[in-house]
Amino acid sequence: MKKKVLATIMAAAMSLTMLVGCGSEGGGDATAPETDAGGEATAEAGDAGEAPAADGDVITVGFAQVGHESDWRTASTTSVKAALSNENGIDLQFVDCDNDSAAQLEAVRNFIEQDVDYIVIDPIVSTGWDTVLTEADDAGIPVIVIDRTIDDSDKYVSWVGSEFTNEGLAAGAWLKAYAEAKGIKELNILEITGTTGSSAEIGRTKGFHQYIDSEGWNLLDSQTGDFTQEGGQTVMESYCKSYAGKFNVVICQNDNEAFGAIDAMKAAGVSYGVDGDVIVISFDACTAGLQKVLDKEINADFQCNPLQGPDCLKIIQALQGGQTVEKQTFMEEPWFVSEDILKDISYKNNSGKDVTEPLIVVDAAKVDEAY
Ligand code: GYE
Repeated sequence: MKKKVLATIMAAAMSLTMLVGCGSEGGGDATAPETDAGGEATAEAGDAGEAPAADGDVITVGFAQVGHESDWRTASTTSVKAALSNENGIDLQFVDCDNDSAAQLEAVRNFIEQDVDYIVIDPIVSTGWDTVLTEADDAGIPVIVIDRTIDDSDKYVSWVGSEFTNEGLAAGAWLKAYAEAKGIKELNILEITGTTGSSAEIGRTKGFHQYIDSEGWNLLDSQTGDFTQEGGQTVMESYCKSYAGKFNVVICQNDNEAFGAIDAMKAAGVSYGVDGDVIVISFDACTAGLQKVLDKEINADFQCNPLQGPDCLKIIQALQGGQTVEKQTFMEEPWFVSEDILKDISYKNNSGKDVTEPLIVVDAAKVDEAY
């Protein structure tokens, strides 16, 4: 890690700078975080020496969030804001990038210009990062990545998130076992994917398509719903017209898309869910999603845990203490179902390991515990 200079003037300027390019929101107020007069140089996190703000000053963190496209995203933002709080000694600059990759790069560059102590990124797409991460590295600002991955640069100190390919594999393993248990011989599938080029979309697609290929299922169509309810509804409305009477599975890559798809099926008179003609599969397992599993409208929901704020805080605290941190931390994620007919699923996961994982039948308590 390199030396990092934290000057009073910079800190004051940072707090007063208005971020441009995408919606921004100061994590705290518009006053300068307290710093020592003279703004002494501090050692960068990871060094044996003094870390940024190790003398009790406020730690400044810039967080470039994807946007506000889903319930999952709202839970993620809430979790990060709660953990990276004033009470925990952090002045958080929060930027909602509204699903715009160019705006996200600009937000990160603004953080570098402001010389924040740490940058947290939830990358909208997985590529296009090496230049800006090199700039952050050159400025000596540690970057922490949460949720989605960055696949074309390793210039970040730590990532915490989910194994998206395993989520897709688990969905495939469940559908295979479920169809066998129900005696369904032919699967005609419509897919609504997430934001194209996001690692969540790439991984879930990769995992589920392994089953489409190996089982010879019929994939009728695959289009993006951009992880939004509106997107899911629009795609499903067109599917209901183009594939009327021809499909018996719809897989949505997040809960909000599933809500939109369900509304479209209702409007088109298509029966779905446990008692209907069309099996509905979703990812995220947010509160409203699990409620739909409980109501038997979604057959299976594969959790992706958005509560990464506490891990992010731990990483920052470890770096502050000069400790080394794990390059990767995976969230634990259960799989939820509507019916009590399968106890578990077995599959070879993305690390090539044979695993057997339980299926949890949703009850009211599970809905209450969700985010
Ligand atoms: O599944 C979706 C959100 O990146 C894992 O983004 C996240 C995804 C999540 O919009 O709801």
